[in-house]
Amino acid sequence: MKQQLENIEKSAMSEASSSDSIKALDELRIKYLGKKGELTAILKQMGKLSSEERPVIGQLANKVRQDIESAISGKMSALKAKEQEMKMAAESIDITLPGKPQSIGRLHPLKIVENEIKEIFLGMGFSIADGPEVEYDYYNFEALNLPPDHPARDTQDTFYITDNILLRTQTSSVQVHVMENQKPPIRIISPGCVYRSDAVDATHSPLFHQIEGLVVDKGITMADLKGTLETLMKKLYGNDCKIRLRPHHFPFTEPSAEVDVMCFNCHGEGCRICKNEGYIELLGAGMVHPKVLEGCGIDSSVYSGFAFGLGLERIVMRRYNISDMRLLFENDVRFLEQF
Ligand code: 2NL
Repeated sequence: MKQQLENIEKSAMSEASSSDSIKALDELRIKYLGKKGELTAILKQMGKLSSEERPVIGQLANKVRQDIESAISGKMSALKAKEQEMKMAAESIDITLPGKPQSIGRLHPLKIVENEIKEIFLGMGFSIADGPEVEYDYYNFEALNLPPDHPARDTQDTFYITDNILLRTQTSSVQVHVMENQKPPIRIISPGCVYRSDAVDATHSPLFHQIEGLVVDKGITMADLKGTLETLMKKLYGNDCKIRLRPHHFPFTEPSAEVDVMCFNCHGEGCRICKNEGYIELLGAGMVHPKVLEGCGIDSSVYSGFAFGLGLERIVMRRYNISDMRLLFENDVRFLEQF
C-alpha cells in the first residue's frame, strides 16, 4: 500500500508539472483526489490493514494528498498568472501610434466678416451694443419716426408676436435703447440678426444680419459720416477704394443717402458685375432725424449725429463671390469648409 501511495504521488506530481491548462489541472484533481479518484480508492482499503500499519499509512496518505493539492494549486496559480500576462500583452496600447484626427469647426463666413468689421470700428473708438431680437413696436418703428401707415409696419413685411411686440426688422432698436440710457458722446455699432417676412430666394431670407452704426455728439456733420464710411471701405476693400453718396429717403435720417462703393472688378470703369455703373450700392445712411434724437431725450439744438445700416449678407456674398444667399443658411459642411 505504501508503494501504491508513493507511485500515486510520483505520477500525480509529474502530471501536474506537465499540465499546460487550467482545465487539465481540474481533471487531474478529480482523477487523483475526487470521490472516485485513485487516492480515495486506496484509502477505502485502509480497513484491511493491521492496527500498527493503519496510522503510518494514514499519515502517509494525508501527506500524499497535501503534496498533490499543493502541487496542483501551485501550478494553477502559475498558469493563471501566465494567462493574465498574455491577456495584458494582447490588450496593450501603443501610445506612440498617431491619434484619430478630430475635426475642428471654423467660423461661419458671416462671423468672419462681422468680426473684421467690429475690429475696424473698435479701432475708430466705437463700442459694440447689443439688444433684444424680440422688441416692442415702439423701439423698432415709432421711436425711429416710422409713421403708423409706413409699409414696413405691415404684417406682410414684419413678424408680429402680439399687436405691439415683434421680431426686430433692424438693429436701430438697440441704438434707441442706448440713446435713452446714455448721454452723448455716443459712438456705437450694433451687429445682429434681424427678421423680415420675405420669401426665401437667392437674394432674400426672412432672417438676415445687419450692422448699424450711430454717432451722436456736438458738431457732428455729414463729413464725419463720409469719412467714417470711407475708412471702413478702404479697410475692407483696399486703400484705392472710393465711395459715393446718392440722395435718398429714410424716415429716421434727414438728409439721407445711399452709399455706393467703387466696383472692385472694374475700379469705376463700368463692367458686367456693376451693370456698367462703376459703383455698387452697399448701405444706407444719413444724419439722425431731430425727431428721433428728441424722442430719446437728446437736445437736437445741441447735438447732432449720423447713422448707417449695412446688410452683412451682401458684403459676405461680394467678398467670397457667393451667388446664392441660401448657401449661407443651409449649413452644408462642404460649403462651410471653404472659408
Ligand atoms: C437701410 C440702411 C439705415 C439707419 C439705418 C438709424 C438708427 C438710428 C437713428 C437713425 Cl437710432 N438711423 N439707422 C440710418 C440710415 C440707414 O439703414 O438701408 N435701412 C433700411
